[in-house]
Amino acid sequence: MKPTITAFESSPDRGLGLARDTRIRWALEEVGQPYDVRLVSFPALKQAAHLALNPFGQIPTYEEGDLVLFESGAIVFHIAETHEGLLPKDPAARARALMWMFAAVNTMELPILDFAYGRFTEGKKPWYEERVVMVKDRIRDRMKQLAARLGDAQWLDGAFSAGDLMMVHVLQRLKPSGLLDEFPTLAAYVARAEARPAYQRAFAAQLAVFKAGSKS
Ligand code: GTB
Repeated sequence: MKPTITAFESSPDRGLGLARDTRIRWALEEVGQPYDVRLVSFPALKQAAHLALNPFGQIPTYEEGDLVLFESGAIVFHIAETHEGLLPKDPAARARALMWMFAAVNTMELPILDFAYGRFTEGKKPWYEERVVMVKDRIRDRMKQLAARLGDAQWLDGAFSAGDLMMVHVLQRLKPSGLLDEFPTLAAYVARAEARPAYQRAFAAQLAVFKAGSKS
């Protein structure tokens, strides 16, 4: 059954692909599953129809028949579990791919979001500049550790998996700040993932939404 996902009608990232619908589009492209997209405005996110899909009033959501999911990690995991191509068959390797998915959203994404949202929520506080230095250093610590583990491997654990997909999308959030480029190993890892045809299609699809919205 063809799933429907939700995405911003007008993404605040201006088509950079940083909103979390891009993860879902990318996973669907990797496994060759066609999908529909329902665009949602910011006010509509907080209205009953959308809250019935996601109680937190956010995108992305995923509908497939009677199944309704929110949380990008859970959605990518569902896609990976129900299609070939994003999770290894070997149970131990599969468990490790899942571990990397959690590492992406729990260990890496937390300080990255602290940094990304801090400018908007705390940017005018007198202590902001001092705090952001510490937040950036926490991110650098994690990047150093991740780069050391990746070494000169192409992907985190053997073949490209849902773990890499989630990790790369989390790391992309650091591109505008220049933090990603401080770690050439990780910048190359992200570039390698972005060169995948499935990523290119997902990126183009979300960019098309932004371009269409900015014309109207
Ligand atoms: N944990 C949830 C998940 O992984 O699905 C988090 C979902 C989430 O944060 N959704 C955001 C949302 O709907 C959009 S992606 N926000 C609206 C709201 O909370 O009212 C986050 C995002 C937003 C903007 C940028 N950007 O401009 O660069 C990047 C990412």
